[in-house]
Amino acid sequence: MNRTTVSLAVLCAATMRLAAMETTSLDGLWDFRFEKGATLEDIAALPAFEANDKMTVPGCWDTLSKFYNERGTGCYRRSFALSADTPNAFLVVDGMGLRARFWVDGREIGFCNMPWSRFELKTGPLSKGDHEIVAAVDSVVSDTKTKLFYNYYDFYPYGGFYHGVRLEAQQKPVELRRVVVRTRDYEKGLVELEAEFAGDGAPGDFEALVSFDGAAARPVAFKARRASMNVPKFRLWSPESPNLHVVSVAYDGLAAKTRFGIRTIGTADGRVTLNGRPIYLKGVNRHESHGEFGAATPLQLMCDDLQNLKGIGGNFIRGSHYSQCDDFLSLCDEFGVLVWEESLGWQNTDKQFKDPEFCDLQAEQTRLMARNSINHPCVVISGFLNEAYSQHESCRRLVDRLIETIRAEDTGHLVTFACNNWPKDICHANTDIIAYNTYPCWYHDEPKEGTSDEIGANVRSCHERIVKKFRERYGDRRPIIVSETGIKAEYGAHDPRGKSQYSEDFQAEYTRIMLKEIFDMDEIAGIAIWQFTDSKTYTRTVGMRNRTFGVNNGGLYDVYRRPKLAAAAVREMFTNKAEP
Ligand code: ADA
Repeated sequence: MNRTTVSLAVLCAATMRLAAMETTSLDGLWDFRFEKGATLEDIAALPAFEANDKMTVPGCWDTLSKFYNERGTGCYRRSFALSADTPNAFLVVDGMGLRARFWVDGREIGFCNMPWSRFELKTGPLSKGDHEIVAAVDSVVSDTKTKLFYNYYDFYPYGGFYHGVRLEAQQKPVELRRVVVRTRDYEKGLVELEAEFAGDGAPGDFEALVSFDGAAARPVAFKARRASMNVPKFRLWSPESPNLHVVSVAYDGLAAKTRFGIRTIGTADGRVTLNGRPIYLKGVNRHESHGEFGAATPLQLMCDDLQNLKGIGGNFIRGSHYSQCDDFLSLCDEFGVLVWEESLGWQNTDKQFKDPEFCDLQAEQTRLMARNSINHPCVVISGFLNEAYSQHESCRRLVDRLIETIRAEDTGHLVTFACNNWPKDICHANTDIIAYNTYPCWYHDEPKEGTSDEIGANVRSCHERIVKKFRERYGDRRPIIVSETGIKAEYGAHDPRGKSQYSEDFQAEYTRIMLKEIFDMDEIAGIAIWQFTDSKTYTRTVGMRNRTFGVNNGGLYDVYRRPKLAAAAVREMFTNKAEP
């Protein structure tokens, strides 16, 4: 991508609030105490705990030497100052693990048990001056307390704050807080603005001053808090030309500014379409997981990942298997990377689908994800429940509920979930795309040995069997994409003669073979390789399973983003893939 700099100032202000809300970043150093093995319920001293350490926000304590891999509860405290009285402030947390309680000035303001989600809590009235915030973050995995995360999941649940924490204080009882921008006609640059207010009693009909891209503002009538407008000199957003616009809406002395992109994602004739034209999704699965930073990936490393993705000819990332942070989505907007975002789930079971609390948490985290991502043009697919046991009626009820939850937010996203249960799947009836995970010649019963041609034939027959099954089952022409496939290799393990399993050489050879066979299948409309980079998973403090050094080494790169031979193989195949 021919971009010399990424405007970080613009990134950090992706949805910037002018004047109206006093925004205070709470990132930085907090007083800290780690209670090893303790859950939230075990610590009676909260919020008056005695700190004996320091910890950064963002930051995962279990990536630091002192608390490496430790599970327990991290107790955090810091002060902050407000420049004026406020009727209410929002504490906005962009991802944490796994459950957390929060207090302001000793008064509890709320609790969250949705790890990786971006959520907010209301503080109620606060006076001008200094205040104290306490947070207790519990990373103990529990079948009864962490119902969105179980210790059999094949990824590591970091403890701490994964991304930013900030306070947004209202200056008035009712405030214009956010403007949601929906593309209504990409050929005409027609968008619909929806004004969202903080506080009760906001007007439905009002006149506001609207300005696009810094041009002169003009009065616009909002009806039921919505107004449709043509963006002057509009330019569409796409991977090749990730054009972005900014809209500023001023009302009653308050203003909200939103960066957005004009694009429409759809399906036609078994293909995914972007702005009316078929596009082949060439991508990877990406965990928010780095060898040094865990889930608290700094912006520059997110930038590194996207430059690497563009460098191998990719245009698509599946954010496996949880909500993505705002900074990462802003970067994807800037770089022109299409994103499949999904809420947290992994091989969930009939028993879990029959648990109302599990289902309610699934619906709430999915709703939050859809609402948080709506102004990011990069997000084109919203998903959930990775590899759910989708033969169960209980699963179908939850899948249909989550589909409706996303569609109710009118995001314009395509909706799907990654299925590895195609022989018995009953849950893909109402999705927009049929997506499946499969690992021929690795996990399944095809022979793993053989010549390149024999492996290619086995890979091909596996995908043809699955596609045939879905077409027979659902009998329609929705796009079908491979949401996970690939094999594993240990970084630095070279075996150019034998090309044995787990060698970089075999992974590179297999990757070429699998991409060739998949690209040759006209029925398949896209692919997300498993996976972009190696990612931390099982440990002695979560649960030991078959992962060398506790790492899922299916990456094209290792946990430090050092490329394996397969990265070059993907670059060769992706860059030579003809567009549909
Ligand atoms: C599954 C799962 C991934 C990962 C992968 C693997 O498809 O969805 O999260 O566990 O298998 O590496 O085995």
